[in-house]
Amino acid sequence: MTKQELAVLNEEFGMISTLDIREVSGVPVIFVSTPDAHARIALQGGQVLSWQPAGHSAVLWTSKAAVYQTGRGVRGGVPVCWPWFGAGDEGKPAHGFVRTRMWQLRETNWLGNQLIIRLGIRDDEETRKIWNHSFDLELQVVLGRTLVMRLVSRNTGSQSMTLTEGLHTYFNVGDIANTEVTGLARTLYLDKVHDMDRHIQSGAVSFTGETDRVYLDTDSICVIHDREHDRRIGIRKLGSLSTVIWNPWRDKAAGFTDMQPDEYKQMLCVETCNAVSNQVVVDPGKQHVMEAEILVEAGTTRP
Ligand code: TA6
Repeated sequence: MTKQELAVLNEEFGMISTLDIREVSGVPVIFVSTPDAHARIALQGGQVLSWQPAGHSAVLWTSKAAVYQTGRGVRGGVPVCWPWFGAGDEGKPAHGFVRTRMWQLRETNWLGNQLIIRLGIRDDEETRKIWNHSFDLELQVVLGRTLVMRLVSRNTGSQSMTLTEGLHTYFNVGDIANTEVTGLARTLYLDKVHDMDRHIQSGAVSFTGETDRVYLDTDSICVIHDREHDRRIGIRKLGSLSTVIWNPWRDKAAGFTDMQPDEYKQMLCVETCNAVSNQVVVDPGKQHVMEAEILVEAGTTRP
């Protein structure tokens, strides 16, 4: 992005002492500071990178070894996985193609004491070669005492589109071994670490090794009990029937060039998705909305 283009963006969308757009290693990033929270959002991938509500430590995690590079997603924050979640067909990128593409900034505005930021991406000749549909995908970020992310999939074509999707949220926890997730008890999950074996969750989810699970047919609120930080992080969702829980643990994390060896101890993904059998069909002219709201409370209670 040229300095001129950046200046035009700030002219149109900047908000004095609240919001400006800067380049980080060539990637335009929105920096937000309100009385309720600080946040950063990359235009590339429409990726929320950080959110820190007043009075709390950072809620989202980004790797200290994260790479800010055109065409490469940042390890952390909230990558948008669309129009598929997980491995793509032969030669297609994992988690879809929108997380490495440039999105357009559409709106920055106050709605009462909440700051609304809208970003969007539409199909083009390149995307239609990968996935032959006309679409408008929009992320609406609402920053207040909570973080709301609303992913709106609009079918602007003449054929129904079938998609899976995810807000692949990386959370900052004090120690993964002293962290649990409640809200998924008695829920069916596919264990990606063990050949997609099917299991029913018993009680809270705890972590003693690589964990990669797709919980299906669930619209439950999940709570991360982050005992080291003495806090609870709630994830409320709408329009989502799958929740993915992921921590790579030591060996898999060691294979990531954009993650330091021991960082897996401070991160946990609780992802708001429609995955595997929870796919979504959007008919021509229609839209589908998937929303996640993140909130933080001090103090942890045993689940
Ligand atoms: O959501 C969990 C997962 O699908 C894992 O299997 C792992 O692949 C992770 O996403 C990260 O994927 P990425 O392509 O961002 O390295």
